[in-house]
Parts: sequence; C-alpha cells; structure tokens
Amino acid sequence: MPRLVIVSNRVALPRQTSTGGLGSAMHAATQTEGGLWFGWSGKLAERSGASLHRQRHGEVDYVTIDLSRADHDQYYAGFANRALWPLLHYRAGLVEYRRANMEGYLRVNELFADTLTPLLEPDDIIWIHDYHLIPLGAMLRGRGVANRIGFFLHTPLPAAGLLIALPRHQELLGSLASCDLIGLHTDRDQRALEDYFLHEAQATLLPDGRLQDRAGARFRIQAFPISIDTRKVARQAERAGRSPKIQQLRDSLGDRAMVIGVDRLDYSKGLPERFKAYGQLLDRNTELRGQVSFLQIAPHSRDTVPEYRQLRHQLERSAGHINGRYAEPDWTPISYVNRSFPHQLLTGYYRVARVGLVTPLRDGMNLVAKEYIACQDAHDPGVLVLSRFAGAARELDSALLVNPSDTEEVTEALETALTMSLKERRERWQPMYEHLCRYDVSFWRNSFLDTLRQQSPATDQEAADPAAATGRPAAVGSAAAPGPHSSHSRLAKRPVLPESPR
Ligand code: GDG
Repeated sequence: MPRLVIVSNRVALPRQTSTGGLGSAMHAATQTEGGLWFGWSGKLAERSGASLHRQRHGEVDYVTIDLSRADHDQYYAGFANRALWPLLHYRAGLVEYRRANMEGYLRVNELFADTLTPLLEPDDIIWIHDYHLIPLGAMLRGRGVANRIGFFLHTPLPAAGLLIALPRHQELLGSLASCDLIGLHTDRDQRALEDYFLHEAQATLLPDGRLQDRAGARFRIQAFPISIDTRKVARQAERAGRSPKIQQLRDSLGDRAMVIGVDRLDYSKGLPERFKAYGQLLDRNTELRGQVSFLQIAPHSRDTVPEYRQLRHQLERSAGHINGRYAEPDWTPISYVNRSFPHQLLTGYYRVARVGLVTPLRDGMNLVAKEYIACQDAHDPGVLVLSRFAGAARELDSALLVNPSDTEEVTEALETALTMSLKERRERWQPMYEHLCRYDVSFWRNSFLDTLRQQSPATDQEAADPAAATGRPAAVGSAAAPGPHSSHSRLAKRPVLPESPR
C-alpha cells in the first residue's frame, strides 16, 4: 500500500487540543491509514526550516519546521490570512494585497517543496491541504516529483468574477492544474472552480470530465464533502452526557433551554449577527427571559491579524450589552467564552443544548453543525439552526436553514426551535444523523484517495523533463524549473466515482 503524505500549514500533533476543522478532520483521517504528515510547527525561529522536528505516534510520522518572524508575517498572517482568506469567503472589501506578502507566501511554499522533496518515496500519494499551499503541487512538479498529487480546499470557492480581483490570480490558481485531483466541499464550489479554469484560464473540458489547461495538463475537479467520525463523536457525547461536569451544567440550567454556538473567533462565522439575533429574541419574547441561556464558545484564532482583534472587541461589547440589558441576579443570558475545551467535554455541551446555532456568513463545510447532530440523544434531540451559506447546508437540509444576514429570520428560527414538538425534532434529526453515519470522515477520505489513486502517476522521465511531455509553463514562483504535470496525458480510463453523498 503506497504511503500517504499529508501536507498542511499546521499539523495537529498528538495530544494537542486542535480547535480547527482541518485539524479535527485530518486527525480522524490519519488514524486508520497512517503515513507522514508535514507542515509548520506553529513555532517561530530565527531562520525558517533550519531543522526538522520529527515525532512518531502510532502509524503516523509527524515532521514539522519552524518559520522565521518575517516568513510568518508575510506568508501566514499577510497573504494567506489577509488576502486569500477574505477573498475565498466572499469578503473582497477585507482583502489586503501586498506584493511583499505574496513573495513571502511563494517563498514559504518553495521552502515546503525543498524540505518535503527529499522525504518522498516514489510510491507516495501526496495530499496537500488548503489555501496556504495552493502553489505547492506545481513546485513539487518543478522538483521532479512524479507522484500522484491531490489538493483539497477547506474554504468555499467564490465565483470567477471575484477570484480575478486577486493580482496574479492566473499564476496562483492556474498552478493547481499541476495536481491530479482538486477536491472542494460542494458542487457549487466545484462549478465555480471549473468556471474559473474554463473562462479565465483558457482550460478546456475533456469528454471524461477532466479539464486540460493551455499547457496540456489534465486534472480533475470534484466535490468531496468533508465530515466527522460520526459514530465515535456520538459515543463520546453519550459518555460525556453522564459525566459529573455535564451533570453539573444540567443542574445549573434547571428548566432553562440552552442554545450553543462553537466557532473559531473568525469574521466568516457571523458572530455579531448571531448575537444581534439572540438579543432580538429576548427583546421580542419577554416570556423567554430567564428561560433560555446562550453559550457561545469562541477560542481566539489568528490574533496577529487586525480584523480578528477588532472582532474580539466588537463581540465583547455586544455580549456585555445583552447581559447588561437583560441579566437577572440568577440568570446570565449569554455566556461568551474565549477558551477552548477538550473535545469530549464539547460533545457533552452539544448534547445538553436544545438548539445548535451555526450561522456563518460563509463556510466551506462547518464541522460543528455535523458534530451537533452526531451528539444528540435520539430520544430527545435538539434542533439545528444552520446558515444556508455553510457547505453543510447542502447535506443537512432538515435543519432550520437561515440567511445569517437576515437577523430577524434567525430570531424566528430560534423561536421555532425553542418551541418545536418532540415529534418534529425527531423527524428532522433522524435523517440527518443517518446521513452522517453513512457519509462520515472515512467515506470522505476514502472517496478522495480512491479517486486520486485512479489517476496515473507521471513517469520518472516525464517528471525529470516535464517540458518534453506537455510543455507546461514554469511552476508559479519558481525561477528555474518548469512545473509540468505530465501524468495527465497518460490517463486513459474514466475513474469509477464514488457515490455522491447528496
Ligand atoms: C475549516 C473551514 C471546514 C472548536 N472549538 C473547540 C474545538 N473546536 C473544533 C470543533 C470542530 C472544529 O474545531 C471547527 O471546525 P469547522 O469546520 O466548524 O470550522 P474551521 O475551523 O473554520 O474549519 C470549514 C473545515 O476547515 C474542515 O474542512 O468545515 O469550513 O473553515 O471540529 O469541534 N475543539 C476543541 N475545543 C474547542 O474549544 N477541542
């Protein structure tokens, strides 16, 4: 069995609390397959990549490098999180593009390629993750790597009309053509990327559904909705539900209904709008005062990015305002907590909550929505209020779907959720839970990797002299090497695609 090599900006090291969706999903995905997981250690050092940190846990080798302050600021905080993240979340107004940051982004991707290449074995399957590493596949090709390479984007992918606002977009996004398979969360994201390649990058559609770029590179774009380890999360929740801490929470709630939100503190998650909707709920429904409590868990993330600091202050003011206005000596309307919790405990909180409030303005998938469903008690399940603009809404369609910008609609959905009959709650929850049991994180991982394995690897000769095979242009940011991905022209058969989870 070929080894799986995962590459992502951050690596979820064993025994670390990870509060990100990529970490949660990839941790679950590596447990069965094993392999190598390479990325940034999360630490700063005087010089980037000066030494490799290695540790083995179970079947997984974790290999990480440190970054210098300048690389961190330009690659991670600068280009990835102030240009790409807002753009990919449809927030063109927040995009801050600086040439120096883009250079830093390319430099760190080159460093990843330089460091990873000698660690690779000929049969390895390489799986690159997320917007931090868009050009990495092309850079590996430029270094003669002929292995199968897959790329998965964890964010949404906006329409081409927005993508072209990014300076050097063709060079950057076009480099994805070096990968054999590009995975996205939803069919909408898939269509947007296909449209971008067909109409902005002069690619053509092949009869077998793949695309071919101007240089002849052939690649497949496909939706693979990410998921969770549903049964494991459900078991955790059941156990946690019996734990003393959760019992204590139940006792403190008494007859009150709890509404829960769990999100990294990020402007894509729609938290100010959510707080406003909850404030309106208390304003409009005097009888609910004292009868409902909202627990919002929002661990800080990306504190070095100014927009995140501003958001923090805004939310502190808003939570303070709601509590100041409605609290009673024995009732706090909103508990806004910026800490992260052990995942097991979180599953207990989900189980206690009568309503899961998941209202991002845009979200690639949103695993919290799926975890909330997995954690419910089948005899007395809670209600999920879910943004239409989370990828999860394409699957969890018996949730109460809302437009998070329409805060009155969210308030009404909360009213409906809090008064919903047990019969309706069960009818809505059951099909979503069954869906998630079938289409869990193993299904996601297997369907992506099976599809990738069906793509033929480039031969050594083609990889060493890629221009001879396809004439593919130079890899983005790479001064020297052409980054062709000649394997594509060798594909003959149409892969057997896994059944769609939708
Ligand atoms: C990105 C995309 C996509 C949260 N707080 C704590 C904690 N968490 C865990 C949750 C969940 C994960 O973090 C969050 O995942 P999401 O999917 O909701 O969101 P992002 O972090 O933005 O993830 C997203 C995802 O990648 C996967 O592709 O779905 O669209 O933005 O698992 O449980 N975990 C612990 N303590 C906390 O306090 N242990």
